[in-house]
Amino acid sequence: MTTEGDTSVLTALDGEYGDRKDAIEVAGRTASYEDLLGAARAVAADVAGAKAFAMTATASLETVAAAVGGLLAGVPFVPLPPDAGPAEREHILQDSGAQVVEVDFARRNSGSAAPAGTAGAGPEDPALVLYTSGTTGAPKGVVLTAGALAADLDALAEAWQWSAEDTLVHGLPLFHVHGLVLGVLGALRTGSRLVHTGRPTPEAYAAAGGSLYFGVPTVWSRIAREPAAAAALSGARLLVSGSAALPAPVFRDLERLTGLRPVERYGMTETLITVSGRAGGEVRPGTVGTPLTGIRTRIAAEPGAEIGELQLTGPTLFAGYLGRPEATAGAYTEDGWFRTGDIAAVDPADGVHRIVGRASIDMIKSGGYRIGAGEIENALLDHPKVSEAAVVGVPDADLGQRIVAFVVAEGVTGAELTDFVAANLSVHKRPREVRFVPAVPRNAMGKPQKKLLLEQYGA
Ligand code: MLC
Ligand code: AMP
Repeated sequence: MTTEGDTSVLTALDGEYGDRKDAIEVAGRTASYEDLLGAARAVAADVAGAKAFAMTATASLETVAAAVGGLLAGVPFVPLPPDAGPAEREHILQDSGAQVVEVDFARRNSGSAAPAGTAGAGPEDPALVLYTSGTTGAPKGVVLTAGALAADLDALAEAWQWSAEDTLVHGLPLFHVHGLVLGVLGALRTGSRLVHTGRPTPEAYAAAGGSLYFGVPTVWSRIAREPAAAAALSGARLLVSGSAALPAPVFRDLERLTGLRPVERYGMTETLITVSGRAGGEVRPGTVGTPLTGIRTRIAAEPGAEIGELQLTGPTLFAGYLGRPEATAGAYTEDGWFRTGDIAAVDPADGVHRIVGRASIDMIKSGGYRIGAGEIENALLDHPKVSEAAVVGVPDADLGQRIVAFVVAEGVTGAELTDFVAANLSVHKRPREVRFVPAVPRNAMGKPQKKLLLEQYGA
């Protein structure tokens, strides 16, 4: 087998790692690399020449075949969140200009190379367009090149001593960096066997028998609450947490139950993973380690202060927001460093990074999902009974933050508004709580005073 043209990412598919029948398992179905390559070639032939293509990215072999097929064809893949409502789906399709494809995993193109008419993604070519929320407005398409993906996966393989000897287990969604880039393309680049559990439940993680496990903090805290499931992970080599801060108590519970100190890593859709703890290295709870090979970081702090915005440069950075040169330019400093919007501190003794928080109150992380307050507010304002809306993230033991909506409305219930957001945007973007208020407090500029709302909430 050969995968001409796409060797920047799909190293495992070149045959070097043999061809186990169960090289990939997703939600209970298994496939060999040859099966995958056959299905991916069929996708590549279908999408050849398109500007971009999209499919509903369920946790399935079909989604894996789509991602690989896009790389073979050199056509960017736009994974659609399966729980996206019509408004969100329509936005993504319009904005990306992607053609929607159906993938049938049983339909295979045999042959020894990429199908005729397909070029393969070179390092500079866009491979994925992932939609992610800003603080305001609709989600933006983050363009990731094949070269950035490869650079990131190689740096992570080095940091975690991740190899074909590993069995990677996770059950994360396949439309974001964590599940799709690390969790699927990472397995295909390192040659490690992949077990995707369909859903990231403690029971499924326990049953999978992996050496390397990925999870968002919500997944880890649910595992830590089920001691039997946690104990079943004690045979693993490495547990990795990311996408949001891992609470120190969860770290300690995992260590007690599994004998392993989970490694945290930090990243963003726009930058991929840039900072991480190391396998075999010292790991301290509440810290995310040091920059990966090729990444440089700096803290933009006020004189005399130690904490400030984390800024970075390196080969894993995105190629821009699709069709939004101004937003892209705005994401960088004048001297060319990417502004993460995260507030961080670096230990001067060993360079270990600690993420302290977000610069903007309008960026919420719930269950590891990034959710812009503005997007939810706009969705709520689309409801005919809502006249004002202000959305905040409040601390939540399970989700990290949960979405709370303060609304001015009459003749509608909180549950109806929750369902309205879940139906139009995505289920995971629904407010977990709706509070009816007589008015949203605003400053002289008319901006909602969210700190005041949070105080009211706590009171
Ligand atoms: C409830 N449901 C509703 C509903 N209320 N559905 C419609 N309308 C309503 N009003 C039902 C759904 O049908 C669904 O059912 C279920 O609720 C989903 O509930 P949830 O609360 O959303 O899911 P939960 O189990 O709580 O999810 C937790 C989680 C999830 C951890 C599994 O948050 C998750 O997968 N997070 C991962 C996010 C991630 O990958 N982020 C990485 C971003 S990349 P049913 O039947 O389906 O259960 C990144 C870069 C980096 O950050 O650094 O990694
Ligand atoms: P996303 O674009 O969905 O990838 O979300 C990126 C954001 O997730 C970052 O800007 C951080 O705020 C947050 N994040 C990711 N990893 C971590 C981590 N290990 N600790 C704290 N925050 C994290």
